[in-house]
Amino acid sequence: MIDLRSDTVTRPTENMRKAMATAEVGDDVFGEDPTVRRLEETGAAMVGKEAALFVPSGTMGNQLAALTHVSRGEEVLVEADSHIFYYELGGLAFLSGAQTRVVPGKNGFMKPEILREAVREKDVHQPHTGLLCLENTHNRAGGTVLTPEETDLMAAVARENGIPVHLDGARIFNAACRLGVDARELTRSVDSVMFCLSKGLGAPVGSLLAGNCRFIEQARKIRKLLGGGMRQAGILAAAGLVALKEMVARLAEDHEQAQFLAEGLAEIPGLSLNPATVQTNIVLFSVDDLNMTAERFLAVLQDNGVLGVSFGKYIVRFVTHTDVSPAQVKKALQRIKKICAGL
Ligand code: TLP
Repeated sequence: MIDLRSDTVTRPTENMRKAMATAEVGDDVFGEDPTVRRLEETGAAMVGKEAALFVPSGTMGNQLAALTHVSRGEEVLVEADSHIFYYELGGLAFLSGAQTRVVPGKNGFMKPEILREAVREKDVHQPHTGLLCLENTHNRAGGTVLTPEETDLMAAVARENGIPVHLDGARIFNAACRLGVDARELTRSVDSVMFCLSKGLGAPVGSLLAGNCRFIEQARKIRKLLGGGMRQAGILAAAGLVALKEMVARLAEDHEQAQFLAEGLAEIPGLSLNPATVQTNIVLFSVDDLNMTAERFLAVLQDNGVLGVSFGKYIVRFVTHTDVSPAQVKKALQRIKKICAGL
């Protein structure tokens, strides 16, 4: 099987397994796990924040951020195609008791004038705008990046209105790699950022939520409330440290593979995409011209040993990652070409 469903399918490296086996641990709820502390300090520094909190998943990190920033009945501004809005089971409503206001964007960028319009007035009838959420890279837009300047522009609108900003940076190091900037430039104007260790960086489990000390202290309590107080979590944090040390620099290889894959797919009659729009490790393409749905196309692919996911009725998503070799990407292209020719 050539598994292009997601970079979440990556398995821990040999070095991660070794680090896990020998990790120094303690009870993290008592703040006594040295490996978790080291991971939190290292992660916080890499995104230029005072502190960080180790959480089991990106979803928990985002939801915890909202729970910490927002009060019940407030409104949260989210981009229309964002993961927080689309794929987190209505968590903003369920957990924070917040109402979402969906703002249209392009590749994750929401124009400042549109954002400004979306901020509520101080009026007795209206909810208070309690949070602005951004996403970089943007998953549903196909792994597109927000530049430091674009991030600053959106954050400035929030700041003008005293609203905190949370960045869903599940793949922030992919964005930094693509732009050739330090991740800190992409997080300098946001109050909190969540990033994942378990996607392209290959750790088995975990994400970090980073922000200032006060924010993280509050988030730590709420994490406990959600059942996220993990005990000898250093076993997992050890793999996360290896991910941050050894796996960030190689993300460029995933991006190269995605570009190669996109160029190959674009040449196959029946598939449509523009390879120039591929910026990181995510490739989206349409199977509309084959007169079949993405689900049906994916079922045929699966029978031929290639896995992807559906991102809409006719849209397929492939993600390149460290557990798919260049030879496998080539093989996947050959198989897809053959399948399409036979349809
Ligand atoms: N994304 C997953 C699926 O949920 C779609 C994937 O395969 O891409 N923010 C962003 C931008 C994400 O892409 C994801 C995961 C998350 C948050 C949530 O992370 P986890 O899966 O760790 O809860």
